[in-house]
Amino acid sequence: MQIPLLIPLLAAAVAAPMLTTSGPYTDSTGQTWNQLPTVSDYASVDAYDARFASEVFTTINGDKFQLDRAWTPAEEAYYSMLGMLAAPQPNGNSGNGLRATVNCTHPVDEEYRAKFSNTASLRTHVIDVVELADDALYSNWGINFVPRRGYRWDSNDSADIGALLDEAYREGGNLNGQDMMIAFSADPTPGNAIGVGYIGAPKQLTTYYGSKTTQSAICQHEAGHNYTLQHCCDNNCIMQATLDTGALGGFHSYNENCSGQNHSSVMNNQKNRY
Ligand SMILES: [Ca+2]
Ligand SMILES: [Ca+2]
Ligand SMILES: [Ca+2]
Ligand SMILES: [Zn+2]
Ligand SMILES: [Zn+2]
Repeated sequence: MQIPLLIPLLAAAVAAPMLTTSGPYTDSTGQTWNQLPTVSDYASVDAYDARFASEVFTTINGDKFQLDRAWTPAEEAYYSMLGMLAAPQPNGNSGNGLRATVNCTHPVDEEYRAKFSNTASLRTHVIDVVELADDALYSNWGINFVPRRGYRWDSNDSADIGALLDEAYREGGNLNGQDMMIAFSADPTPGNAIGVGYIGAPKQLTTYYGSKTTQSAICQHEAGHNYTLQHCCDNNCIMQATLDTGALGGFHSYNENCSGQNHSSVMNNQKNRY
C-alpha cells in the first residue's frame, strides 16, 4: 500500500520549526509585510522590479533598506557573456579631504564558514572582499574600511534577509566597539536577496553569491546604502537595484531620476559619517 508513505512526509513538513522574523516591515505606501516579498510571488521578474526596485522598507526599529535581488540565470549568462564578472573598474581619482578610517567587525555564519577548509582561508577571503569593496570609496572619498575582527554567529532564527541582518548584528555582538558591521552569510534564507544594508546605518550583510569579486560588488553596493545612497537606474553604477559586478567602483555623479541623487555629491557630504 503506497498511500501511508505520504503521511511521514506531511508530518515532517508540519513539524518543521517555525522561524522568527524581525518584521513586520512597512513600505512607502504604508503597506505592512510580515515577510519580505520575493520574485516568485510575482508574475515575472520585471513585475517584481517594477514594484520593488526603488521601494524603501522600514523595520519596526525604524531602519530603512531596499531589496537587492539575485540575478536570474538569463542575467547571469548575459553578464558572463559580456565578461563583466572579471576585473574591477576602480575609479582612478585620488582621494581628497579627510581620510575616514572605518573599523569593521565581521560576523560570519555557519554556512559561510563551511565554504572554507580552514579559518585562515576564510579570513583571507573576508579581508579580500572588504578590501576590494572599499577601493572606490577610498580613491574617491578617502573612506578606508579596515577589517578588524571576525565573529561566529549561527543563522538559524530568521525568515528573510532583513531579519538575517538583525540576527547577525544581535548575535555578532552589535558593533563590538567598531564603526561598522559587515556580516557574511550563506544561509538558505527564503527570498531572492543577495545582500542587504540599512540606509544610513552601519550595518550590512553580504551573502556567498558568485565569485569573490561579485561579493565585493555586493558589499560595495550595501556600503553605498550605509552612506545613504539609494537605488538608481544608471547602467554603470554599482547602486542599480540588481547587482552588476561590472559596475564595481562606479558611482554616478549627476542628478539622476530614479534615485533623485547625485551619488558623488551625497558621498562627499557623508564620507565622515562613520
Ligand atoms: Ca581598506
Ligand atoms: Ca541565530
Ligand atoms: Ca544558517
Ligand atoms: Zn540595494
Ligand atoms: Zn547610481
